[in-house]
Amino acid sequence: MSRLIVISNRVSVPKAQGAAGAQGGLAVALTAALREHKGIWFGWSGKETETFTGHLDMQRRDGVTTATIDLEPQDIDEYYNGYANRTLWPLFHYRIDLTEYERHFGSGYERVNERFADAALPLIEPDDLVWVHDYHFLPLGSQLRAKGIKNRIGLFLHIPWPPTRLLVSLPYHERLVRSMLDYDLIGFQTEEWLESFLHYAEKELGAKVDADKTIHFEGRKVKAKAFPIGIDFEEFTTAAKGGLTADACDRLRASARGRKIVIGVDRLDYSKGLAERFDAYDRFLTDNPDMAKDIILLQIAPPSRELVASYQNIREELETKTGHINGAHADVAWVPIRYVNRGYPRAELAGFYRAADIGLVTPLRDGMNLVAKEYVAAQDPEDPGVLILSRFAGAALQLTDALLVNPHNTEQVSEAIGEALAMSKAERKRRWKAMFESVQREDVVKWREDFVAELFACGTVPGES
Ligand code: ADQ
Repeated sequence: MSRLIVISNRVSVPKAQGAAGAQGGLAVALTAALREHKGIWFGWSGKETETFTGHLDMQRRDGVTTATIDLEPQDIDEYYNGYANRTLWPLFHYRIDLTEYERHFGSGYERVNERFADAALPLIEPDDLVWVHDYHFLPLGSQLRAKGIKNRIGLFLHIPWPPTRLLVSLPYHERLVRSMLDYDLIGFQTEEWLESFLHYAEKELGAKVDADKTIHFEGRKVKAKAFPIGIDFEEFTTAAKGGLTADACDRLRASARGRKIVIGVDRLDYSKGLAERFDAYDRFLTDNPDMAKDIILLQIAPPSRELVASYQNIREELETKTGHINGAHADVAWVPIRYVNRGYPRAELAGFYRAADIGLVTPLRDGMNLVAKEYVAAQDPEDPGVLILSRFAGAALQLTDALLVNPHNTEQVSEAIGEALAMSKAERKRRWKAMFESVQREDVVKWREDFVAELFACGTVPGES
C-alpha cells in the first residue's frame, strides 16, 4: 500500500483514537487515514519564526508522524491573513465586496507555497500519494512538479469554487488556475463547484473536458470529481452515547424551562449568514408575539481569523444585533438570544444539538457544512428535531429532507421556524430518517477512501502518459 503524505495549512492530531475532543471530524479522519496508510501529515506549526529556515519539526504522536514548519511574520501576513483569508476565502464565497486584492498578498502566497514545496521534498518517497488540502495551497502541486516530484498528487478543495464571472475579477486568475492543472486529481465538495471549475477550464483556458470530467490541457491530464465530505459518524455517535452528551442535553433543556430551543453552531465567519439569521429570528419574534416567549435561540460562535478586519466587523455587528434583539424583546424571565463565543468539546456539542428542537444552519455560501450533518446525527430517533438548512450549503444537495431556505429571505426563514415548530412528530421522524441514513452512508471514511482510491487510480504521471 502506498504511503500517504497529507499537506494542509494546519496539522492537528486528535489526542487518542476515538477521543471526542474539540477537533473536527476532518482531523480524526485524516489521522485514521495516516494510521492505515502510514505516512506523514505536513503543515504549518501555527508558530512564528524571525527568519524562515525550513526546519522540519518531526513528531510521532498517537501512531501518526507529523512534520511542521514555522513561518515568518511576513509570510503569515501575506499568505495566511492576506491572500488565503482576505482574497481567496471571500471571493470563493461569492463576496466580491469583501475581497481584497493586494499585489504583495499574491507574491507572498506564491513564496510560501514554494517554501512548503521545498520543505516537503525530503518527506516524499517515490511511491507516495500526496494529498494536498484546500485554498491555501492551490499552486503547491505545480511547485512540487517544478522541483521534480513525479508522484500522484491530489488536491481537495473544502470551500466552494466560484462561478467564472466572479473568478475573472481576480487579478492573475489564469495563472492561479493553470497552476492547479499540475495535480492529477482535483476534488470538490459538490457537482456545482465541480461544474464551475470545468466551465472556467473550458472557457478561460481553452482546456478540453471529457465526458468523465478529465481535463486535457497542454499535454497534462487532470481528473476532476465531486467527493462530498461527511462527519466521522462512528466517532461522533459513539461519543454522543456518553455521559457528557446526556449531561449537556439535560442542562440545556433544564435552563430553557420548557421553551423550544433553536440552535446555531458556526465559526464566527461572515459566510455563515449569522446576521441574516438573527434578522430572521427577530422577524419570527415580531410576527409571532404569542409564541415568542416560548422559544430561545442558542447561537454558539467561536471567533476565528481575528486579525482580519472583516471578521472583527462581523463580530461587532453580531454583538450589536444581539443587543438590539434582546433589548427589544426580552423580559425579566426570558432572553431571546443566548450568544456564546466559545468552543465546546464535541460530545458536549452533541448534547446541545440533541436538546434543540430546531437546527438553524443558514450559511450564505458553504462548501459543505458539517454542523448540519452533526445536528442530524445527534438527534433522538424517537423525537428528532427539524433541520432548517440553507440551499446554498453543499450539504443541501444531500440533506434534501431538511426545510431548505434562502438565507437572504428573512420572511422565508422566519416562516420555516414556524413550520418546524408546528411539524408533526410523524413528519419529523420521516424527514430525519432519510437525512440520518445519508449522513451515516456518506461519512468521512467513505469520503477519504473514495478520494484516495481515485488518486491511486490516476496511474499516469506527467511524462509517462
Ligand atoms: P468550516 O467553515 O469550519 O469548514 P463546518 O463544515 O461547519 O465549517 O465545520 C465546522 C466544525 O467546527 C464542525 O465540526 C463543528 O462542530 C465545529 N465547531 C463549530 N463551532 C464549534 C464550537 N463552538 N465548539 C466546538 N466545535 C465547533 C470548512 C468549510 C465547510 C466544510 C468543512 C469540511 O467551510 O464548508 O464542510 O471545511 O470540509
